[in-house]
Amino acid sequence: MKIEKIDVFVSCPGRNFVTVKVTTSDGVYGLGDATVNGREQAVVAMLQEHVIPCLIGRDAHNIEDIWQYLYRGVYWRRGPINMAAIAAIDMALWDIKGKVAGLPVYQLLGGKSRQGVTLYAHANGESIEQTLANAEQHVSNGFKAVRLQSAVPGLEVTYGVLGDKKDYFELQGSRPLPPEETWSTPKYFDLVVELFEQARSRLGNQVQLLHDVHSRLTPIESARLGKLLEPYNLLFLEDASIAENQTAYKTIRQHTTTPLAIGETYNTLWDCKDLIQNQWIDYIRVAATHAGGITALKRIADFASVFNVQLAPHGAPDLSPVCFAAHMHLNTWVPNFGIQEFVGFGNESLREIFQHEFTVQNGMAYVSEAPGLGVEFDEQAALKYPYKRSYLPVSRLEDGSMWHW
Ligand code: GCO
Ligand code: MG
Repeated sequence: MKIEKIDVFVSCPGRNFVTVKVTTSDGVYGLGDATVNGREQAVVAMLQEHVIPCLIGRDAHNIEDIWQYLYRGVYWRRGPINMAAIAAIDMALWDIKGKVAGLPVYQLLGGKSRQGVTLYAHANGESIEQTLANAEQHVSNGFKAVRLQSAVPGLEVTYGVLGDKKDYFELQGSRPLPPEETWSTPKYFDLVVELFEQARSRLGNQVQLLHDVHSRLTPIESARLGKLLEPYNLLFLEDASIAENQTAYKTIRQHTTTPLAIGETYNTLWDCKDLIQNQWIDYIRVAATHAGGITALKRIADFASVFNVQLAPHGAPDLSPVCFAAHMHLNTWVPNFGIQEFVGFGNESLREIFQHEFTVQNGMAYVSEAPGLGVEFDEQAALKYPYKRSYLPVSRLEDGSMWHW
């Protein structure tokens, strides 16, 4: 069964998605997600010019060899653009193998380890009151875990608090450029501790609470935050600090028992090897799209299981339903599953382009039994929503210094 054709589509049903379709000589096709938010066309060029020509005529069944060919076989390893291209091909090949076998991908990975996948929802708000009201709504809809983000008083925009009102396109106006935001660690500290104190007294102790720092603290500041949040018993504190230097997490770990999660920007196991094997983190948040596909996530998850680190895949709205499907199959199989981030199934135009039968009930998601990944892609619908250039915001301190967004 040879790879006959590979198409790449970029559509924008509210935000940009890069979708790869691999078609075989038997007429079976598979889908992959190659979206890198704000750098979409770089992955398209990587695929069109450098990856696709090498794959035509290869046996579509040799998923591992094709992965190794694209990773090990290329002198320039790793990196988000390269790994997203590899990831999309890898997902599409798993999709094909499942369709040929007549089995959903989780069956090829080893079958079900659980009936459903526990999700965490996002509760955001312009005030603590609004965040907690949104959290209560999620809890009454059956969610057992909620991520809390609230606007920081004194800052114009806060990460995670765009709500339904605006998206990044609206922030960028007619001539897209990265929106600039301001960050203040002292202002944030006051807000976040108050947020969790109020959250526990209002929501009680049964609901799992999470929070995303989005890498804005230094390691010692993260350590302090972790300590201050200990009384409120978080499921995890996400991206407490940048870990380009993985040893940074040793500092945080030594000071706090608040569980730590990181990984959504990681591209390979090498980016989190020290974090995992030293048990400096509790959850690894890699995404199939950004860390090399199902083949790579399976390997990271197996490595992590040796060190009691659980898989908690990234689930932001800039990952397409194809990536969500890949995570659903991995999460249904993986023995060391933690939790899945979930922001809903998107707007109407997204659901017009991508169709699937994954269901959500009482804060749990259930895998589709369709062969392969279980997602259909409507090429005609995708054409109605063409690519729009856009950027993620950048962040500066109040004195103007560049900071981590
Ligand atoms: C999350 C993430 C996202 C990212 C986004 C960037 O935890 O869901 O931090 O909100 O900011 O995916 O492209
Ligand atoms: Mg995050």
